[in-house]
Amino acid sequence: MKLKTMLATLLLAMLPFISFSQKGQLNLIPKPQSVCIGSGKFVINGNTTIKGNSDFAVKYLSDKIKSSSGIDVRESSSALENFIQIDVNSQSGLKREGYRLQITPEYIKIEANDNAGAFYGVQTLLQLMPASVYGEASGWEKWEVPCVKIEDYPRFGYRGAGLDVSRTFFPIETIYNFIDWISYHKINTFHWHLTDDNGWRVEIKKYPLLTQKGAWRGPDEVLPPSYGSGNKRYGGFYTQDEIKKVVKYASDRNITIIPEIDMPGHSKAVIHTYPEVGCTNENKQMSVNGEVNNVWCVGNEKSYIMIENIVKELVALFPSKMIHLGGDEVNMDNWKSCPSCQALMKKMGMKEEIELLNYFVRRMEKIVNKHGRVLVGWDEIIKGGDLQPSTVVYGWGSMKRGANAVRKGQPTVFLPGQYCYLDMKQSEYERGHNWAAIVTLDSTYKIDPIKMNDFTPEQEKLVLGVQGNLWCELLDRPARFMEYQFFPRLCALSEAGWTNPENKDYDDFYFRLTKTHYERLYNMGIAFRLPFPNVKYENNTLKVKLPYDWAVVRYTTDGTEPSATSNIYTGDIVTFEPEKFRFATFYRDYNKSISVGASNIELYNYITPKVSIESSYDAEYTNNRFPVSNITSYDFKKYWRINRRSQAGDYVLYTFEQPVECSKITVETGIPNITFYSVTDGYVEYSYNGKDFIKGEEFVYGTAVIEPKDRVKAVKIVFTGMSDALITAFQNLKIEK
Ligand code: TNX
Repeated sequence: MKLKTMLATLLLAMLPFISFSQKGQLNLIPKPQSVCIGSGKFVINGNTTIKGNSDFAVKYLSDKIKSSSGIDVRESSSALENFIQIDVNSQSGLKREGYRLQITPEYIKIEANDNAGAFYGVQTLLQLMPASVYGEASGWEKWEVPCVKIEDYPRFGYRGAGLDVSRTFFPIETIYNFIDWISYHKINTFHWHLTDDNGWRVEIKKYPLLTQKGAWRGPDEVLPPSYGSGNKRYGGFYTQDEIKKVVKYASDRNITIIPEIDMPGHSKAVIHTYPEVGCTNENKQMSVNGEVNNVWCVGNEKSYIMIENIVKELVALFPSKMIHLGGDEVNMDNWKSCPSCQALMKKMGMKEEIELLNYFVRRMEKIVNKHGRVLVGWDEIIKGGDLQPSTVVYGWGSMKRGANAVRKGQPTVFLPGQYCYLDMKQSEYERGHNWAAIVTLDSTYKIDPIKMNDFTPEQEKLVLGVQGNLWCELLDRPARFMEYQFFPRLCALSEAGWTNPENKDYDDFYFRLTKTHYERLYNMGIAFRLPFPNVKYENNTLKVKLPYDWAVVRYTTDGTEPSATSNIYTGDIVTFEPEKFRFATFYRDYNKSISVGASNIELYNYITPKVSIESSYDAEYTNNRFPVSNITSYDFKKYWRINRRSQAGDYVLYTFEQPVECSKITVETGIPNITFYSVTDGYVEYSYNGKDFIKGEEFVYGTAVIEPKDRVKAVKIVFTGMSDALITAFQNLKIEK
């Protein structure tokens, strides 16, 4: 043996626990504050027993082991070895939600100050077990865990995940799964965005129409179709019974559910079911999210009576200290033209409508405070006047807007879109919004409201924590896109919320994630996103940079989607037809990334013949920022926008100056890459002479394809039903030789 190796062996044998820093360490996520790795292991087998005073944690752990491995870890208080002990002890000296996990060959001990800490000690222990502890064991696993001593506690007391269930409805089973998934990541708050313009999702006994009608959209419903719901009835809601059960389930897992009723804007679902609480006006000015007539009347006392009643039922369902009543993106044009709102302004001596928002928020504070709760609102609520010092602000628009709330003295949760909006696309090629940014895993990992601002120590105390948020306008497809958008970005967020900055390192996180945590996510049953490879074409050779060294990348050579049986990339590919290759990363043939070609070559060679447009839309509906000339430019990032819902009979006709010889024309509608505001019901027609039209494909998700037999003179988009937004958008034709 070499001297060095001998010394190392000696050291290891002498010290029961040795602390050293090594890439990944135990690949735990979120990374604990302090880890000492010992030697040896604890073996879980049929003789292992469990005891302790944290009843839920004890049962939860033995259930998890039993359901995955089949090993029955029985409760027994007498064992002196091969036991697991979970104790909550207020004298432990540990921090809130913190724990000490000690594993020796004889025992596993988890100590904590509170049940939350005991639960998190269990979560860390689960991560030390074979990943199949989250699912079903194969039978090949070794049910043993390494000897360690971990002392851990969270950086922030608020670590949130938010989900919008209005634009897309998720069944209650999905909510349970989601609560499990976030609890595995030591996230302790679920912010449930229960209402918005496009659906009211919480049963309120006093106002049954809110869910009987307001939870549904479709051609014959009070709410028109939106966000891909098309010409079918779409919706759903949660009964009070379901909510009570889910609140309890979450609370056992140390998750507080904060309900949000979004008011006074984003309220079309209320205004269309109980019109008496909306402003009486004919305002046609759209809110930023493309809605009209979606604002509560703040000058009408009936509004406050109804809100009081709603809040009364809400606080009975949700024990959470914080009650979120929205306050974002209010289209104040409604108030400008509403006699009751204007009368109120006059009476109160207000000059601007923003003061009406403050007036409304102050009344909401009173309503919520009366029940011993605190009000939460989006960052717009700091404008127009002061707030109660207890009122919590959710800083979403930018880091600065959150920071301003802190500087005004409000407790603040940080979820700036640029880091935390998980509805943002993850690369330019993927579906999702992009108004805040392209939000990569790395961006979410970086969020640090303390380091990114120069707060005083007093101000720092007002930083409650961070949250990852999923808005669901674009969640109708593809299947399980919710999981794709949340994971693994929520894993990054969990570390941003839990781990002290000196212990954070993105490369190290990425290593832990790809090396071990993917396998946990897989066993949790999550359809998580995988990064795609980076492909370049140089010197007649396709070169692939793997997203991580052990990634499996498969490819096709005929332009089709790679599948689990496609070839595995093993090295440079020499070819003269690089545009025919597609590559994708695979995980266990279960999950795959989007497919890509070489990023430095044109994959498609579209032709760009001169074309003119005729349509059924009047000039009054056009928007100067998106003129019709955009769709004759062949700049595929541009689009033409119409500010009205399309109806059966609407059309757009593209006429070529000269008939065009081509093999294929792809007709896409909606916003490029966001696929929103597209044709819901309709088809394409095309003509060789400009007079006689041949009926082509129906639009599917806003796209239809033509494969002509002759030279094409004209292409026509024909609507057969109403589109599912108040805006319609058209794109350049993609014409292939
Ligand atoms: C802004 S965040 C909104 C939401 C949208 C989201 C889309 C906030 C308070 N309002 O209504 O869903 O952007 O990213």
